[in-house]
Amino acid sequence: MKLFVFPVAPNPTRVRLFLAEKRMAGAEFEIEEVRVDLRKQEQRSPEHLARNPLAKLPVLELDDGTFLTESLAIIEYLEERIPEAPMIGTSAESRARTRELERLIEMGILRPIAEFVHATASPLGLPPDPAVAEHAREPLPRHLAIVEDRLADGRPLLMGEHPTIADCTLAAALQFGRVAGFEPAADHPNLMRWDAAYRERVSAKRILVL
Ligand SMILES: N[C@@H](CCC(=O)N[C@@H](CS)C(=O)NCC(=O)O)C(=O)O
Repeated sequence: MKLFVFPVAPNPTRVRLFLAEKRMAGAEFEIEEVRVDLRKQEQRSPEHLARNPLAKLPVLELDDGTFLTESLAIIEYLEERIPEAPMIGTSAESRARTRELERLIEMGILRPIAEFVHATASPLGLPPDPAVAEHAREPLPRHLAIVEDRLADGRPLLMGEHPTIADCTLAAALQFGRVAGFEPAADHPNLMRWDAAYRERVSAKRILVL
């Protein structure tokens, strides 16, 4: 399999963190990473449009040569292909709770941060738009508050002792904020504790660059 990615871009990053967590836990698999340079607009090249007509990353090329898009679909597929070190819970309830938290983080934290960064200091060169930036921030306080509360019992990771896709999505989101010097979790002590600890993990050190 091949995974088409670009560093720091939050959606590819959450899939790469998911794989790095599996590797760190001892799972063995071969997935080649291929860079598609978003700064050079390579996502709009005919080669990439053949992989994903929406010109987005990540894309997973399966062994039969077909392409799978959408980070969560890729993660769910890889979770079934690489069941070692489960990243989406181990029971019906823990799977549902993990997905619940991951969705909340994607929709209420990752997406607003991505919109804010692209409206202020876009690495893709999009023009700044203060009104869009202001609107993008709006969902952040109430979603960050939920995560802050979740961490209040001192748990090391979002779902407890073991990493899950919720940690991957949050780490990818907060890293992308740092592209623009945007640290929306800075006044949340539990989140800052989680962030510092997560970035010390071997998995995170392999993937995160900011
Ligand atoms: N819903 C998609 C979003 C994919 C996405 O927006 N990817 C961004 C990188 S984080 C991208 O490829 N952007 C390139 C562009 O918009 O030109 C997913 O979850 O994979």
